Amino acid sequence: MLIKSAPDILSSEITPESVYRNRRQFMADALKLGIATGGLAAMPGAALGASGDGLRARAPADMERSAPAAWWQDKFAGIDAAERGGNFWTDEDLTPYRDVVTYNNFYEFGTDKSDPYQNAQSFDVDPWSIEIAGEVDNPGTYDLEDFMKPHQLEERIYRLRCVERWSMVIPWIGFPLADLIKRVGPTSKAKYVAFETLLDPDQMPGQRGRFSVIEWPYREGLRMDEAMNPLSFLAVGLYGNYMPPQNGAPIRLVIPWKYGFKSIKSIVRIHFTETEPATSWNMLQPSEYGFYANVNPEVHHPRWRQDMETRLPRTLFSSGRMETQMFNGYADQVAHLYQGMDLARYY
Ligand SMILES: Nc1nc2c(c(=O)[nH]1)N[C@H]1C(S)=C(S)[C@@H](COP(=O)(O)O)O[C@H]1N2
Ligand SMILES: [Mo]
Repeated sequence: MLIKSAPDILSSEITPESVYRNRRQFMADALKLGIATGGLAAMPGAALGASGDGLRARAPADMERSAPAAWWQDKFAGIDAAERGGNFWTDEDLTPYRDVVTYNNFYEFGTDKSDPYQNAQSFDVDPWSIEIAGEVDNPGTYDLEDFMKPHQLEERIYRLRCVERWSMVIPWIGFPLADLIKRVGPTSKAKYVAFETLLDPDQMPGQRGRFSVIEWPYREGLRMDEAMNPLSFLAVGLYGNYMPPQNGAPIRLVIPWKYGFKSIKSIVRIHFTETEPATSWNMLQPSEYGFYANVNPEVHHPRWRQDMETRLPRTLFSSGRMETQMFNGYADQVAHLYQGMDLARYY
């Protein structure tokens, strides 16, 4: 297990998000002026300090540790740089990069918020393959490159609301889950999609503990219509760069209208089922964590009221406290999925 000292990014003045912001502004200006650019192509390099401004030396270790494979860089070169409005975008302040990558839940690497950052840096995700199984026309095991090949990457800015009452605003890179599902062709029997995280106690210290609360591997699932909703996203990066290990490298789910625990990290298996699949937190404590886990300010967790949240980071000047919105503010896009359902019962 690799133990790292406190992140030196905390003292950095040139943060990845300031580079990101400047770059976005540049992209916006370039688009207005009609200047052809390579999309966000140059951004990973810029974020890594390739411009020689000294940023590389100050960049967080997780962004420096390994250059992505060439095909991966090509993928990122194709990111759709168009400004997006509405559904897939929010104007709220982004959570600073350092908070996004140092304050995490990823129990495979420990239960403290700083554990994933501390313990996941040497997490080896190359090679990586994903199994597609169950009620599907094209089952099989795909290596990550083939898995991603047909998909155009795009950027989305989503709110992420944890059941523990903290929230963030994160710019993700990825592609719609619906596109993958259409490609693998579920049969008419497929009513749910289930996901599993890597099981690898050698790499994941949290899976070695005898007193671990979760029965590994971590599992999650969605009803098919939820999975097909345009908001459901498979993310392979954030802040314009590839996914840091502590955030679920190389590929994870992001379901912005549900509590964060539905957004399963480091996925190795996707299977299509006729019946509702077992999910990790629900297996652990069904009275606290339901299968649906929709963000709902009116339905409280036994230990956490859910009508308020803290938008991170807290600062000397702001408590970050704010009201939680129904479906985390995505009701227009998803409320119809739950028409007629008693959400206090199906929490
Ligand atoms: N495999 C796995 N996925 C996981 C978790 C986990 O412990 N293991 N934690 C979940 C929880 S509770 C939250 S809030 C989000 C946090 O994502 P982030 O660390 O990228 O903010 O990841 C979710 N996905
Ligand atoms: Mo969470």
